[in-house]
Amino acid sequence: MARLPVSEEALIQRYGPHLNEAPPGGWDAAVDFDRQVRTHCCFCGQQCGIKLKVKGTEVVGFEPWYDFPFNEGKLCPKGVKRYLQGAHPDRLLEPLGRDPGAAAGFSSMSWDQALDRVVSEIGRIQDSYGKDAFAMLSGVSLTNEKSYLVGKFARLALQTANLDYNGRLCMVSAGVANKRALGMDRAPNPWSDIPLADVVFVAGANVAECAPITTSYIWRARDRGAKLIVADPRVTPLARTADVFLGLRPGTDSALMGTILHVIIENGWVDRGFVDAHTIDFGAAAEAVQHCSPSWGATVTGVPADRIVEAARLWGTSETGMLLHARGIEHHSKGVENVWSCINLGLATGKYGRPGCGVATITGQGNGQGGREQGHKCDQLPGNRDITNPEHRAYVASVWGCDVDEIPGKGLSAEEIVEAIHDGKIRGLLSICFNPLVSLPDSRFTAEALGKLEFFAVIDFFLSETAQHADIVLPGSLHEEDEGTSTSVEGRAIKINQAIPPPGSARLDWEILIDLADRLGRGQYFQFGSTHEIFDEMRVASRGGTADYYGMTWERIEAEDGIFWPCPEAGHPGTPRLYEGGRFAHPDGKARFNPVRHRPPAEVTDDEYPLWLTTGRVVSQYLSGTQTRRIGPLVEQYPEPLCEMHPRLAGTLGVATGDIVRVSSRRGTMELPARVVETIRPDTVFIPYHWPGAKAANQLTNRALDPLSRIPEYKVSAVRVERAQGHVQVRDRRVTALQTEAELR
Ligand SMILES: Nc1nc2c(c(=O)[nH]1)N[C@H]1C(S)=C(S)[C@@H](COP(=O)(O)OP(=O)(O)OC[C@H]3O[C@@H](n4cnc5c(=O)[nH]c(N)nc54)[C@H](O)[C@@H]3O)O[C@H]1N2
Ligand SMILES: Nc1nc2c(c(=O)[nH]1)N[C@H]1C(S)=C(S)[C@@H](COP(=O)(O)OP(=O)(O)OC[C@H]3O[C@@H](n4cnc5c(=O)[nH]c(N)nc54)[C@H](O)[C@@H]3O)O[C@H]1N2
Ligand code: SF4
Ligand SMILES: [Mo]
Repeated sequence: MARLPVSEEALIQRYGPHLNEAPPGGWDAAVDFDRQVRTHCCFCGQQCGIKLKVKGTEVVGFEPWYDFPFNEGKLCPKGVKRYLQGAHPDRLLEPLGRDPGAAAGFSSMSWDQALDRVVSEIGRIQDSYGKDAFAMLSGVSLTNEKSYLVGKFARLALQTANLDYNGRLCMVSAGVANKRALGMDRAPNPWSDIPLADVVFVAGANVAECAPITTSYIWRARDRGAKLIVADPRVTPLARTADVFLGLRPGTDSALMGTILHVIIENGWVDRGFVDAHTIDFGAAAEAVQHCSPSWGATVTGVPADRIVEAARLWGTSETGMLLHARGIEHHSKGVENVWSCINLGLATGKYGRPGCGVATITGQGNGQGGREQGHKCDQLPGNRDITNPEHRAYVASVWGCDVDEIPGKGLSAEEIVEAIHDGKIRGLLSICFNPLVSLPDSRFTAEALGKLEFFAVIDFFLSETAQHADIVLPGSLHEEDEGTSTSVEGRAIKINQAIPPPGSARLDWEILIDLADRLGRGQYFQFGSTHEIFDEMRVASRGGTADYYGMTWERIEAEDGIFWPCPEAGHPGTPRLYEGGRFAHPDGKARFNPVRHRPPAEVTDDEYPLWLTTGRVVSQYLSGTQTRRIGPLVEQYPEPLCEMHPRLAGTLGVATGDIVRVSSRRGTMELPARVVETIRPDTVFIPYHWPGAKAANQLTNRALDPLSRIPEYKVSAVRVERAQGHVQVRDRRVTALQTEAELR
C-alpha cells in the first residue's frame, strides 16, 4: 500500500507552509470588519475554536483562534466556510403558515398568529387523544441551555412523555454501552492523551473527513512511533497511513473484536492484575469468544487471519493504547454490543485511567456530548439522570418546583415516534433542530408518517425538507445568533458567544419556547430572562448526576478554555481524565465486562440483493445538508452523492466513474453516478447521505433498531446495483490530493 507522509513536518515540506501560519495581515486581510467574536464552530463535535469577523449585524469572515488548545487555529473546510450560511437568501425571516394557494406553499404570518395556532392545535390534539399524542423532536446542534430547556418544555409545558432527540441516530449506542460497562457516558480521555498512546486503534471512524482535527492528534502519536490500526470496509484517508488495515465486511465488528480478544486471551496478554482489581464478569466475556479463532474471525469478517492476529498483538502487548470508534461501529442493530466488544479489549488489557489509555467514542454532532446529558432524551432527566428512577425524578421535581407526578415517564425514541405517527397513535409534532425526512432510515416511510400528522410545527432557520411538510414554521436562531455553552467530543464544556442578532423577525430559539410555554399556561416554570439564567438552573439540575456541571460558571468556562465535567462544586478543576486509578463510575467502582456473541445484521445479502450498502459522510457536507448544501464552496467540492464501488465490482457491472447506476434495496431505489475507487471492499458500496429526495441514501436504508439504544442500522443494508442510462462528469475534490494506489485484498 502506498504510504503518505505522516508527520506534520513532512506535510509542510510537501505542501508548503503550515496552515497555522497566516499570511501577512491575517487570513482575510481584504475583509472589512468591526470586531471579532471568539466562539466555536457550529458543526461537528470537535467544536473547534474560531473567531468570527463581524461587520454591523453580519458575519463576514473568520480568523483562526490559535490560543484555543483543542484545535490551535486549525479548521476543516466546513469551519472555514460556515460564516457564509447566515446571509443566504433562504434564511427564514418571518413565521410561515401552510397555504396551498401561495406560490411557495406557505405564506408569512405574524408571531401572534403563528404561536396561537400552534398552541390551539396542541390543545385540540391533546384534548382529543391525550397528552402523549403530541410529540416533540429535538436536536443537539442546540446548546446545553437549549437542550435543557427543551427537556423541561416537553415535560412541563407540553406535558408529553414523547420527546426524543437526533442524538438517537448518532451516539446512543456508545452512550448505553459506556453507561452500563463503566457507569458514565463520556469519552474517558482528553484528546491530549491520544499522542501519548503507543497504539491507536481507529474502528469505524472516518477521522480525516468527519473528525478532521483528531487527525492531527493521531499524527502526533505516529510521530512518536505509535502504531496505527484501522478497521473499516473502506480505506479511508487515515487508513492509508495505517500499519494494520482491517478491511472488514460491514456488520462484522463484534466478530473482529471478539477474535482479537480471543487471541489476547490465548497468548496471555490479559492484564490479570487490572482485571481482578477493577472489573467484574471477565469470565463471561472470555467464554463468549472461546470459539472466535483467527480462522473463524477471518471467515466471518473477510479480514485475513494473520492481520487480525497482528492487530491483537499490537493492542495486547502495548503499554498504552487508545481505541477510537464512531458510527461505523455504532450504527448497527447490535451497536451497543459492538461498543462493548471494544470496551472489553480496553478492560482486558488494563487500558483505562492512565495517560494514553482509553476506549473513546468520537462524538459526532456539535453538542452531541452536552446534548445527551441535559435531559431531552426520551428516557432521561438533566445530569444524565434516569427518568424512571424515583430519586432522580424527585430531585429534578425539586429543582423545577413541580409535583413529581407532573414529570411524565419514559417516552418513545425518535424512530419509534415516527412509527407511532405512522400508526396514528401520535397526531401532532413540534420539531426543533432535526431533519428526519433526510436523516431517518427508509425515507418513504418517514414521508408517509409526516403526511399523517394532523398538525406539525417546525422551528428552524431554513425551510428544511422536513419543514416543507409543516403547517407552521417558526424562524429560530443560528448558532452565531445566540449564546450559551456546548460540550465537545472530549467532555469539555465551552462557551458559545453571540456574534449577531437574529435577522428580520426571526427569534432566539429559547425565546420561542418560553413564549409557547406562556401561551400554554405553564409560564410559571419558565421564568428565564436570559440564557445565562437557564444555565444557572441547568447547573443545579445536573448537581449530583453523573454529568455534573454544578461547579461551572460561564466566566470560568471562558477563562479556562473550557471545563471538563464532572465539575461537582465551585472551584473544582473539572475532570479531563476519567477512571484514574482504575476507579469506575459504578457504585462499587468496578467496570463490567459484557459478554458479546457475534450475530449477523438485521438484513443480510442474498441472490436478489447481493451487495452490502453502507452509508456515511464526506468532509465538505454536514448531516442532512440543510446548512452545508447552501454554502457554495462546500457544494463545489462534492456537489452530489456518488456511489463508491471497487473496480472489480464496476468491471462485472460494466460501469466506469460517472456512469449512472441504479441501487435498489427492499425499501427503495435510487439512481446516481458511480465513483470507481480502489479504496472499498469489492462486495460493498458506499453512498453519503447528505441529500434529500431522489438523492437521499435513506431511501435504501433499513429501519431495524438496536434493542437497547434504539439506533437505526444505517451501516448495513443489502442492495442490488445495476447500470442505468446516462453518464455525467463527476466532481470529487476530496480525493485528488490523497489519491493512492491502495489495494484491498
Ligand atoms: N464532514 C462531516 N463531518 C462530520 C459529520 C458530517 O455530516 N460531515 N457529522 C458529524 C456526526 S453527527 C457524526 S455522527 C460523525 C460521524 O463520523 P464517522 O462515524 O467517522 O463517519 P461515517 O461516515 O458515518 O462512518 C465512519 C466510517 O464507518 C465505516 N463503516 C461503514 N460500515 C462499517 C462497519 O460495519 N464497520 C466498521 N468498522 N466501519 C464501518 C465507513 O466506511 C466510514 O468510513 O461525524 C461528524 N462529523
Ligand atoms: N443513511 C444515513 N443516515 C444517517 C446517518 C448515516 O450515517 N447514514 N447518520 C445519522 C446521524 S449520526 C445523525 S447525527 C443524523 C443527523 O440528522 P439530523 O439531525 O436530522 O440532521 P441535521 O442536518 O443536523 O438537522 C438539523 C436541522 O436543524 C437545523 N438546525 C441546526 N442548528 C439549529 C439551531 O441551533 N436551531 C434551530 N432551530 N435549528 C437548527 C438545521 O437547519 C437542520 O434543518 O443523521 C443520521 N442519518
Ligand atoms: S466541522 Fe468540526 S472539525 Fe470542522 S471546523 Fe467545525 S468543529 Fe472543527
Ligand atoms: Mo451523528
